[in-house]
Amino acid sequence: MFAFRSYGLVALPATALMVALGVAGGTESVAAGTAPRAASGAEASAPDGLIPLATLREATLTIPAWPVEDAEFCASGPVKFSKGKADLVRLVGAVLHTDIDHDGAKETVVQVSCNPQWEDRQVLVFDRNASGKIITLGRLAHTGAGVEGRDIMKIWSIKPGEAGDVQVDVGDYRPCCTQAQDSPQHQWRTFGMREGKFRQTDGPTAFGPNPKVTDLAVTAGRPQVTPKPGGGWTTTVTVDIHNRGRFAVGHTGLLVMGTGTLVGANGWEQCENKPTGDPDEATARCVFPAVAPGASMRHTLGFTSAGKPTGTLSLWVESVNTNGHQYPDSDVEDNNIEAPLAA
Ligand SMILES: [Ca+2]
Ligand SMILES: [Ca+2]
Repeated sequence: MFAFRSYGLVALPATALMVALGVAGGTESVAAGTAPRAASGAEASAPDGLIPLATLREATLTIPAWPVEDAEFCASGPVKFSKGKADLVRLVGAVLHTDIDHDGAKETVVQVSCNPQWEDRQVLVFDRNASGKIITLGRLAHTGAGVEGRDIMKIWSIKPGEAGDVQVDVGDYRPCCTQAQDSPQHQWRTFGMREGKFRQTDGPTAFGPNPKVTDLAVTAGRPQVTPKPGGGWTTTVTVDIHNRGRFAVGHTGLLVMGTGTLVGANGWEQCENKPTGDPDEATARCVFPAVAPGASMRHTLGFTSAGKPTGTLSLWVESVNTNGHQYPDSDVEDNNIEAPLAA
């Protein structure tokens, strides 16, 4: 979950380009500090911005700022690339040559990524100035600044659009680490220059409901703690898992942390014990079928322990794929409960 962020002005000293990174609704405006070259009669004087990928891979490129959570990992400003990389920042895919500013000469569009764990990308336009130096003309699209499920959080690829424009395959989620990589929806949006500014020029401007996003919730009855014949204690708890979302996704994962040893009560056959090394601690992970929207399912879980249980029983629920990787949940506040174990 990322709160909406608004960036201030960022100076790109190598180009005197002021990039206004006010991002809202997946669109942005990047204002060039220098006036665009005149369209008429400029063909003879417009610098050649057709830069081979091999040249970019060994160049010093001015990279606009990354999202704030990337700042300590991802270089910005003048960045020296070697073999297409600068630590975690790298050039991605093929370059695209197009006359994006309609001055009669082509510019070079390429994706730049940074992977601290999650991946962010920027689609940048490079050109040459009158003295032949590579400059950053602007940014067409980028990930990571905004809200997952609403703003552009994923970029996969670029391709030519009409009249010098560039199409960008964008998505609404930025899966990290153990999150399901197929969570984001794909959309082709078109970006180009109009009246001297880079902006979205065609394609959808908002993401519709994402069928990989659900809203699971968990509730539980009061744990029943009873003495066990012959010694020790038995704890049983009734767990209800609800789907408050619009879609059912994959499987239902339940993570249980409690006291003692997990036993084979109703529901446990789909669970796997995760030993903690502590005889009075228990962790289990269960995988149940998906729950239909508006529906619930109930499981009764049991534990045994040598000592009388104390503390709390923690239950976490999430939608997962067959590899156990998580799908997004639109409201995670109700995905976890702590049930007191004291009798
Ligand atoms: Ca051009
Ligand atoms: Ca939820």
